[in-house]
Amino acid sequence: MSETNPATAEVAAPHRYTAAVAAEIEARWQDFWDADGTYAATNPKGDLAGDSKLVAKPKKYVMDMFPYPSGAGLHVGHPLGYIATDVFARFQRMTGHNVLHTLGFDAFGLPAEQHAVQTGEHPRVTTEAAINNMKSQLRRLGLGHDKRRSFATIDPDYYKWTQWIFVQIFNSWYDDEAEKARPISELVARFESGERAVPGGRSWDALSAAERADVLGEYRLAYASDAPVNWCPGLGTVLANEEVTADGRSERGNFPVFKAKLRQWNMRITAYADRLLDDLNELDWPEAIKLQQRNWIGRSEGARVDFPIDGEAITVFTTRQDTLFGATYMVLAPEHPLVEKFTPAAWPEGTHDVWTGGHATPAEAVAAYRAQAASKSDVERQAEAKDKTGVFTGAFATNPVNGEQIPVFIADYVLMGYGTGAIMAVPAHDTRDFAFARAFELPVRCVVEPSDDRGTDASTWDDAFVSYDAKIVNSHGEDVSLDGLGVIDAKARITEWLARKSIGEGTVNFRLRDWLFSRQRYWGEPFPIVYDEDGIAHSLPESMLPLELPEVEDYSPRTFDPDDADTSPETPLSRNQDWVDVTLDLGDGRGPRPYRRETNTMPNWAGSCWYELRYLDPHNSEKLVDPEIEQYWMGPRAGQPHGGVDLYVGGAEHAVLHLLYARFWSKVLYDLGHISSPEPFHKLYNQGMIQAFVYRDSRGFPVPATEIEERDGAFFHNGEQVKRELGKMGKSLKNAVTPEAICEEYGADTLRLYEMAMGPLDVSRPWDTRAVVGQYRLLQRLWRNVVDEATGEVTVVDAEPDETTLRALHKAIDGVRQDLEGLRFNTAIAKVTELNNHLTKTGAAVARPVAESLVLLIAPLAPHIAEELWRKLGHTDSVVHQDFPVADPRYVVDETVTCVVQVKGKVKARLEVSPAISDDELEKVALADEKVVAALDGAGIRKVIVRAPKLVNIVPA
Ligand code: ANZ
Repeated sequence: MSETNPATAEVAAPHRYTAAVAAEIEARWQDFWDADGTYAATNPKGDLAGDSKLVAKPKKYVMDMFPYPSGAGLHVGHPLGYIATDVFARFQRMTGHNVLHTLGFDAFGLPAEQHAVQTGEHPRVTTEAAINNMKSQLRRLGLGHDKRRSFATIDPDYYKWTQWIFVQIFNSWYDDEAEKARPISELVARFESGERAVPGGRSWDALSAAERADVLGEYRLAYASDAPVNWCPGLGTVLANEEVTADGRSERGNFPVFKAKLRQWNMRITAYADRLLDDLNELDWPEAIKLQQRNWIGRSEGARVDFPIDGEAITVFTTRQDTLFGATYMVLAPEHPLVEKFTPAAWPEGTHDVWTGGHATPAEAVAAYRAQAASKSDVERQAEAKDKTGVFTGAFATNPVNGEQIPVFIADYVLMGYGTGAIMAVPAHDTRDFAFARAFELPVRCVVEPSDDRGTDASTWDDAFVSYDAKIVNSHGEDVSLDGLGVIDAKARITEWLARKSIGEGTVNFRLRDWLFSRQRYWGEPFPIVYDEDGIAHSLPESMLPLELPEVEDYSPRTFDPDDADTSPETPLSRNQDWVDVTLDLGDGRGPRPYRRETNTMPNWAGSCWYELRYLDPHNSEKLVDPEIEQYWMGPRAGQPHGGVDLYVGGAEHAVLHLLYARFWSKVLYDLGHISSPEPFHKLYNQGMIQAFVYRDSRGFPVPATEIEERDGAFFHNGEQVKRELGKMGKSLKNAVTPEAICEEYGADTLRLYEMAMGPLDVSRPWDTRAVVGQYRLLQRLWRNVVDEATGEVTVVDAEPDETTLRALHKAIDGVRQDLEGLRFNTAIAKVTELNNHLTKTGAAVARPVAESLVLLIAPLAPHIAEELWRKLGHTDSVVHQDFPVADPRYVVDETVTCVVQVKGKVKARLEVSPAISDDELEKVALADEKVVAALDGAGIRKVIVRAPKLVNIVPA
């Protein structure tokens, strides 16, 4: 059917599906859905309980990673995932599920705070305006959210529970024996009764309140400690490593940055390292994300080994204890606390010049090197390619396996924060140690037999030989020998020997660090913590939550003389005396007392650590979540042993932090008995990105994408040729396309279809506004198959569809069902299009059952037009809760398929056969075919290869 000029077409076809019609239909149905509560998910009890028939259905919990409400609003790239989950959720509703799908806002964060610093406008004001703007943008897309369940993390009745969870974490410890968190009161009881020894050996009764608090601080899952941070007095704030330049200054403002120790809150996520690893196995997540989490947690099995020195010992962590005989020197991190202790006053007799770095004494050398190392980030220090630097400490330690005296160096490639901050260096078999040994002229000794032809004289090698699959050599001492063993056996033997001698033990080390949980900011959740006159931290009782943010005059942190390292941060909250200094009765029997509030705020991650639970029971003011409701939506079940959300969709950039923190909080809440699901998200899916073309002028500046003219494959802006590249979409690249613009031109259903049709959901794809019209035409043809464009009358007929149409219909139903279940929305749309085109091509009025099925098939993808056509077809109830069509298997298989018969590789015949034909049957039919008989011309048959139902290949004798 040819496309006519839209202007004249509207006169000839006043009832054509146009952008104006789409706008009217869409607004009307959106109002209807809101008024009707069409997307309300029913809880088994509580204020959102409703239709018990719904709760009897299987549940489906479909969730998006919620957005930060940016002032810039959404461009068409943002809703890709939201549309996808909406299509999936709608499909699930139509296949018998009670579906929970809603969307909230992750609304604390830096952009609003920075805006407040600059303008003095309260971040809540700008954030709420941004939320309202986003809500109306999202509403225009027809997303089927249960709006009763939406909230923002800045709502006090939400962050009350964020604070409450913090209190639970603060008041618990990790019991290694039971492998779970328990209330801290149980630990106190054990200390009191003597069932568990108090560290330090004193009795619990004998300790002061402050001493008890210190002991418990070593156990609490949320604890304050002095953590090394990048302190920038000139900005008045602590900076992340990424914000500090290579020469130790702030990226912003170029002020000096000092390493300072600051009292900071931490979360003991490391206690959960093993469980966070193990439980990944049962989750339905992309393997790439699981791998990133595994690497982040970084479990290494190895050993701790003591190297005696001056009657004490330096303990190293190694994963290659099998190479102990090849250790020819040691390295401590420059910050290692033992460095001063063993550094002698003068260089030992005959110390090599390259070892001293030209310094007169070891102390001088150490001090100079430390200063140099302090200005580098861990990432820079670990860079593989970089030249190895370091300096000798003047001390020697003893290799415990052979009694050799080996020199002790400090070097920045060893990090204080990993293992024990000290290593034994085995230059023959470790790349970094090899480079260091060559630079400092240290001996290199082969103890793992090379599998190549380099030989065992390591002094001639060009690089280290690194292998786990080889034999140990040159490794025998007085009472232990590893010679001839493989790596695994050698590790086991030496570990056993070390343990027997009490100089080492097998150990597991994790790369994962505890989570630094304080920020010196205004726009975050206040900590529910106060300090008494002894400086002891107390959590607030539940009755005092939420602890709301105070109003402040100034949102910026105080700044200081940029060079004054002896300052410390003064947070926006700390300047508010009335709020900070309070007299409270915490209900602990001590009566009203003066306290000082914690003035840091929680990091941005906190609010997203448990929001999946709040959606379940969003108005509960008594409990985090009602257990029965939590169990219904999240509880473990067949195939989901750890429970969790059935589908969680978001960007792959959240592979680690958000997902790891949320998993950690779930596990603590699970251990403490507040929820039944130890994992928050059973199935995770990462959508791709919508990219966009960026056009740059001759100076490299982006020019507005909407003003580009294309001529013969070249691109022009104001007559000047510009370059086109593929990049992100956004205001700064002048290529943002808003959903409103597309909705206005074509309608939301077209936008939804276009985004879903662009390609597989997990693949990134370039936006092309000119291609959107393709989906618009699909909807116009769909409309025309049901409605007369001239009269607006429904044209479908009450007749039986013909056989070909039935086949086309049921094949589409079968395919679309599978595609929607598998999140293959692009191929689902292709199948709907094919069916629709089939109906268009026949030219006849469409039979009612076919038209109705077609409308139901497209309903999850294009819900507004589906509602409208469903209504026009005479139904009075919404299409949203109709049953999705089920294919009749009789019409799904093709009646016949074409089988190609080859003789000597050449096609000789084509047979129409049943798709279910067996190999034997097909061979018989093929050999009986007269063209085949003619081709064989009486020759015997050597071989017949049959691939039923499509191919028979005959090889004559
Ligand atoms: C001796 C050795 C011999 C090592 C050998 C490796 C190969 P992963 O697997 O990442 O845990 N190491 C230990 N602590 C370190 C620190 N604080 N800074 C830098 N490097 C450190 O790595 C463990 C290995 O990294 C350890 O095993 C240690 O070097 C080094 F042929 O010990 B190995």
